[in-house]
Amino acid sequence: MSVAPLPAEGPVPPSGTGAPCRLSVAEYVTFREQGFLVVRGLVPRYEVDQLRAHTEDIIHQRIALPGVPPAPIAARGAGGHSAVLDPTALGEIERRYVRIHMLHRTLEIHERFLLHPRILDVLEALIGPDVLAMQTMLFLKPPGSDGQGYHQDSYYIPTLPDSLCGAWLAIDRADLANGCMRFTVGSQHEPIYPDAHNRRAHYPLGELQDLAIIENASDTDPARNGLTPVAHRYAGREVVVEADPGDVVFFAGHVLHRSLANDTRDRFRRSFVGHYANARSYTEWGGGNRAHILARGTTHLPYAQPKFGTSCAANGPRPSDSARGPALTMMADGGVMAATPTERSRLEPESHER
Ligand SMILES: O=C(O)CCC(=O)C(=O)O
Repeated sequence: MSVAPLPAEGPVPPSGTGAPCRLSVAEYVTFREQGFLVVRGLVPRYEVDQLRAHTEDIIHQRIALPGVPPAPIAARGAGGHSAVLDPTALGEIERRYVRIHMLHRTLEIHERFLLHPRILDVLEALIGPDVLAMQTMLFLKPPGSDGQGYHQDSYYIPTLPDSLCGAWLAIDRADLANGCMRFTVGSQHEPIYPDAHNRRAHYPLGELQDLAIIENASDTDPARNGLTPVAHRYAGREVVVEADPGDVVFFAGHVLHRSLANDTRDRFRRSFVGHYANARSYTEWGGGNRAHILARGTTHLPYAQPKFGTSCAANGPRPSDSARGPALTMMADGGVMAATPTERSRLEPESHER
């Protein structure tokens, strides 16, 4: 990975400044071969520290979260900057905050990390060049809290064609003890298995004649989780991914993954997760394409602006497709030729709205 050097501390450089981070061919191949790729130290520590301080504000209720009523006084902890709280407080926090969705629509810092230029640089190479930023999740995962059983993210966030990719940023050190991520290598080639009991998801069923309908994806009990038999086809190929603050794990929408419980008594396992797709993929999830931010490139589909004005493709100069080189037109004999500008105007859609 070619990562432009950044200062160890200091102000956050404006998005898009500095040299882009470039993946190597070997890293690209690793992503395809494994279904995931770990990019170490992608987000500088001083930025992760800002995110961690923000989670402390959430934990100690120094900021209110939309839709989350304040916890009882007893659960509010000491109010200091440590994430170490008494067990009652931890129980309350776990119940309320184990995973918080979509805060980029209400808090600037979440939008900033969703559109982090270094994360977008990598996504551009993996699923781009056009990248749609769709979802954020903040995991606090306090001591003693559960993990999440085998699941496939594309089932929950369908995109057509399916181009979903997650970017999981470690805020704390994540290891075996506090429930780091685990990926089943090889399973990225599996189809998406529909879940009979999850009515919120609406992944379109394909034409596979023997596609099993499973039950209880995400259940932490492997005996109940219907994806366990699929995972067992790749026995011995589950990779435990330990991560340090600033490491980012990129993972494909079909790869089976899970995390176990946080078995520590005093360590949170906080992480920030963004989900992205190629901006040419159609989605009805989360309000449809028009509700999600165009992070990089361009698209013929509708998209949203970032609410807090974080710099990205949606509010930057719009690249034209023709700037990317000549369009190729299929010829009758199966060959291809470059289209002339006149032919291009006939081939390209006139409107950016559907
Ligand atoms: O962070 C975790 O424990 C689970 C995250 C996850 O599975 C996901 O983002 O899809």
